[in-house]
Amino acid sequence: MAKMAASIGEHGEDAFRKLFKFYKRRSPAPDLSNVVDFSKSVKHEKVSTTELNPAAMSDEEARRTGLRPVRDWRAFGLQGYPGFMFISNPFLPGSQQHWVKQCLKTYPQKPNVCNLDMHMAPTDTQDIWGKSADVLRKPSSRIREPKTLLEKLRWVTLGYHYNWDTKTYSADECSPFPDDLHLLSGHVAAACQFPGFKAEAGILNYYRSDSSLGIHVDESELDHTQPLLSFSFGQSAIFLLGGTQREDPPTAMYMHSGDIMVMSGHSRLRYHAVPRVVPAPEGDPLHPSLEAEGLAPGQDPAQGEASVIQSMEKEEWAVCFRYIQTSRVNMTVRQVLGPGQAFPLKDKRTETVKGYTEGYHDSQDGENVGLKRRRSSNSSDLVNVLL
Ligand SMILES: O=C(O)CCC(=O)C(=O)O
Ligand SMILES: [Mn+2]
Repeated sequence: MAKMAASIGEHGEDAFRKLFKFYKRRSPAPDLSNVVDFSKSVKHEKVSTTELNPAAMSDEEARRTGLRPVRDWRAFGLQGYPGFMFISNPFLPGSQQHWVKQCLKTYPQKPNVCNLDMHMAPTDTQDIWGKSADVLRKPSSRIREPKTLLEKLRWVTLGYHYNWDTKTYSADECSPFPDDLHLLSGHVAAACQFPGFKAEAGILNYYRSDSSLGIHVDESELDHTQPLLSFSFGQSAIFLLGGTQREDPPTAMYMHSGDIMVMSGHSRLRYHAVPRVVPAPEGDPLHPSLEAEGLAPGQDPAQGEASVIQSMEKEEWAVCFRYIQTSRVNMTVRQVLGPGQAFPLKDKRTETVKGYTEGYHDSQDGENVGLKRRRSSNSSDLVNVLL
């Protein structure tokens, strides 16, 4: 079957979609032996090490955002993908938890925008965490209970809010970008030789164990000379990175908790997708780097003066832990405008009414054209119906 994964792409036509379907398939489960794993000590032949800038920040500055000193980071490149960098979990033990909590508790709050806003009243979506926490904390098996709002969350946008209908950002759909994520992104970009990077927009994607993210290119930012940063937490996933054409067969790689990916230069505008979340084997449900064991609230190693890493209440981590045991969260951070650049003037006639969208989340074997979905008539759940 590994052979199949390799040969599928050779036939040319839309090699990306064929591999997407291959890795998404449930039965029989695909052979994952061709998936590049940057965390393994024996590296794939296409993997090389990459130079970072260890002077980009002091060890103290790194610690304030929960990062190890840059000289200790393990960063890799991939043959055939210039500008692509993969940093294998550079987070200090115990500090990923902060970012998970931000994604689940803080970032979904108003004025940030999420998929639930598209079909619920603002009063119903203003406390997603509060409305979900008690249910999620309950250890009982909740198989037949309705999903909590947190479990229905698919995407959140930060800063310049991406408009899924027009596929644009605009000056009037903007809220303050979170300071902590701004600082983290600036540090990572600087270590990757992009010292001027400004975090202006973020898309957070929330994956359940059966979620996938359709094939797409992130090209709506007006400045493509700046990198796109991606941070992954929770369950591992398979990421497909292709070329600038759908006919270019993609490379499959694992993204584990804490891993950071940087798409820049010739790899900035490449097709990519997430066909599969790969949950950890039962009995070992959390990636070891996410274990909070031994960390009493207020004792996180990355905390301290001027640190953005907040203390974690036991109760809060219980909710995050429960969620992340079966889920994955990814944050992508983008600079939208180059120096001196401004948004083009809006043509009122082309303004659209916002419909419900699940963002980049996959509906049709990788295709996410016409992503808008409507509600099923006999269920409060959302179903995948293409409009
Ligand atoms: O979840 C991921 O790893 C990718 C997310 C992504 O491609 C995006 O938000 O544009
Ligand atoms: Mn993307």
